Amino acid sequence: MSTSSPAASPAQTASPTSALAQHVAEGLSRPQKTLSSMYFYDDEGSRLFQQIMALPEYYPTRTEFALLTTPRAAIAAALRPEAADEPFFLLELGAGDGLKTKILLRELLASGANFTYVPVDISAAAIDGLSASLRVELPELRVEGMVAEYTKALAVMATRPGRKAILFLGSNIGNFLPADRQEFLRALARPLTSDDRLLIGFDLQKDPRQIRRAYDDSQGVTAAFNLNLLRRLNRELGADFDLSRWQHYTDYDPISGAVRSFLVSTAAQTVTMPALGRQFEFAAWETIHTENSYKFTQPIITAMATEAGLHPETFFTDEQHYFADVVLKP
Ligand code: AVJ
Repeated sequence: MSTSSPAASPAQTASPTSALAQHVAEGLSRPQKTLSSMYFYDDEGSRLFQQIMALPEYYPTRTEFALLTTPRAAIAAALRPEAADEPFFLLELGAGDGLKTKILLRELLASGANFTYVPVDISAAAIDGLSASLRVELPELRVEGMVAEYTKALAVMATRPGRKAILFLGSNIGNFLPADRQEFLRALARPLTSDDRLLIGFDLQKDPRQIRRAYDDSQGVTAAFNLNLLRRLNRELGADFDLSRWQHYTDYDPISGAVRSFLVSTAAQTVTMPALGRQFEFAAWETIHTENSYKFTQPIITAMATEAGLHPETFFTDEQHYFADVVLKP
C-alpha cells in the first residue's frame, strides 16, 4: 500500500519553532482556518490509515492492488530497461508498508531485473520498518532506503548513473491543490532524463456518492483519523482541544473533482496552545479545512502531465475504471 506516510513525524514534543508549530500558527490564523493533511500521519494516524485501507467503503487501495497485480508483467516491462542486465534504480516516493510495491518487486526479481529499490520517506520509522520487512520477505532484493524529502531524494539520485523508475502510488498526488500539484510534477520531471520513467497512481472520478462514502465511512474510522489531528496538537503543542466539540465533515464536489475534509467546531470555543503562547477562537460551526483528495479523469491526467513536460505512455486501469496507474516518460 502506499500507506504512504505522505509526510513527516516531527519530534515528540514540538518546540514553538518546530515545523508543526509554525504550520499551526499560520494555518489557524487564516480567515478560512486550515491544517495540512501531511500532519495526519503520526503513529496513531498511520495506524488509523491502515484501518481505513481495509474499510469496505475505501475502494482505492484494494482497487490499485488488483490493478497492479493483473498486468504486473506489462507494468514491470514498462519500468525496467530493455537490456536484461542493465542496472537501474526503482525509487518509491512515500513507500508506506510496501504491500502494493511488493507485487512489482517480486515481478522484477522473477524476471531477473538488475535493480536497487530506493524507498523514500521523511519518516525514518517508515523506512526502517519497510527495510526490515523486505530483508525477511525478499532477502535477495537490494534496498537503499532514503530518509529525505521527495525532490531532494530525486536530485541526489539523478547524479547516479542508470535509469530511474519512480513510483508514486496510492493517489497521494490527490492531496495537492492543483497549482501545487503542477509545481510538484514539474519538480519531479526536472532532474529526469528521457530514459527515466514514472508510475503514478490516480483515483478516478466515479459515482459521487461512492467517493463521498469512502471518506465518511459507517464505522467512523475516517472521522477518528481526521480528529486525531487535534489529538496530535494536544499532545505535541499542549493544546486543549475538547474532541467532544468537534465533528468530521467531508464532501465531494464533482465540478473540481475534490473531496474536501473539515473539522467542524460544534460550539463557540477558545483553544489554548502553550507551545505557541497563543489562543485561537472558533465560532460555532466554523471549520478547519484539513484535506483535499482530488479525483481525476484520463483527459485531466494527460493535460496535467503535458503541462509538466511528461508524456503518458500507458494507462493501466481496473475493469470498473475506479483507479489508474499511469506510466509517464519525460
Ligand atoms: C493517502 C492521500 C491517498 O486521500 O484517499 C484516506 C488519505 N484520507 N481517507 C486519500 C485519506 C482520508 C488518502 N491518501
